[in-house]
Amino acid sequence: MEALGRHVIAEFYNCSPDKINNVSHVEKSMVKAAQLAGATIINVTFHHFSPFGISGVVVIEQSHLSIHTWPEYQFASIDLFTCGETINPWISFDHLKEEFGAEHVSSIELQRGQLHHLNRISLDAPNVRDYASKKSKHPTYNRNIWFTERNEDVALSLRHSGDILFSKKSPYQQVEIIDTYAYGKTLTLDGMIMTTEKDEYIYHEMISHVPLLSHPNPKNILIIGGGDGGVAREILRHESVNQVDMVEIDEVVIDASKKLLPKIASTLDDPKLKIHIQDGIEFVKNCSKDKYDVVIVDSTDPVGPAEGLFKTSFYNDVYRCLRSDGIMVTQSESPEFNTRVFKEIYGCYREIFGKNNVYCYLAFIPTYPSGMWSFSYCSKGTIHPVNDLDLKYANDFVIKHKLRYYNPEIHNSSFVLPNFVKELLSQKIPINNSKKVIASC
Ligand code: SPD
Repeated sequence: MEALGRHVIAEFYNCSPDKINNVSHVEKSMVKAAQLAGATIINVTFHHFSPFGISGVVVIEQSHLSIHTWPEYQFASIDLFTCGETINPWISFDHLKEEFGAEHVSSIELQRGQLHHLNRISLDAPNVRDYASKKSKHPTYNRNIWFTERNEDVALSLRHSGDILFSKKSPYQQVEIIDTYAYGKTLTLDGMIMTTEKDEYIYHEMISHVPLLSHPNPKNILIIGGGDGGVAREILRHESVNQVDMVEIDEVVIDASKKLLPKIASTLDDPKLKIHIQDGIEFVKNCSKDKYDVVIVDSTDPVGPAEGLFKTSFYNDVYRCLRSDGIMVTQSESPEFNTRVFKEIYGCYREIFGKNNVYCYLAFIPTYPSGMWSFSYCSKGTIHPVNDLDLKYANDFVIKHKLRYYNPEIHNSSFVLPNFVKELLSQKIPINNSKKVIASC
């Protein structure tokens, strides 16, 4: 060879979008491509960026293989850089073409480090490239596979095992479960984190016990969304509750959670729980009036399919379904991260429930964007979220059920808001009501 290295630059067109948006598949294919070519792997780092796209590199003793994918263009660009006589980058190329289902490819091979232009000098150092003789000391390599949820300016990344434990495209969304090192099994919908094994209790305790412990006798409860089962589990701890209707549009979320998140989904077969696989919007439209003591809206984020959930007509129907002293609680996004939606939605609640009957409370959830998450508490009658809390009863309840986040002090203090949140709530923004309405999880 007349150069130190061979550099194959490849363009893969018309790839299978699912294959090049699956970080596990891309990582495994790149690792295999390196091994087939005879390379020794040192380190592997791959990032998936929601909703589409993967960047990754396989560092080998003999340089690196790298990739960036654009599933929305069915395109992947790949660099295969090897040095030494023994590694053939074209073997990697053939394997990747096959694995990504590329219909057309273009490529070029460059010679890197032309010997004609180089002079070898003798360096007084051990032969650091001599990994071959030390191979037994490098039997494994580090895998760094990352899930990233982001908008244009902010990202949250969680390192995971690289195996996608569940992945299915339902008629509504891409449902996935990955195994993260810091937060355990994590349910994502369209690339957004819905719940994780390690911090789910914060959200589920706060969205459930704040309304149920301030209501004097909650018997009939409606959950819109909630397919993972976390809200149902918390609601069913309350002895006063006779029946819970849970309306989840996406059966795949329920199936995935039952299979892989059994602690969250633990009460999805409880006889008091009736699951309706249906659009929550339609359900409340057809629901009789004065039916529920508490309605909990455990929705996804208002982007993609769930965008239209944040719509006045839906909340008018919820209001009608509530008994005269009923309470509606919704997850109302992050005031810091989803500021526009946050401002809009509180305007909508106030129009329907009256401006003095809508309260906002906060909890701190590490895996949701910004960590600061809000819930709305909307009271149809005169129940007040703080004044009507029976402290003794709530305290006994916490002890009995060994709750991990909620306690009566947290209940009360969660309604104390930072100034910037108060400021946002005082601004009047007209809600955009033009979107389709859909509810899930
Ligand atoms: N950005 C995350 C918002 C998630 C709201 N729903 C969570 C579902 C948990 N049951």
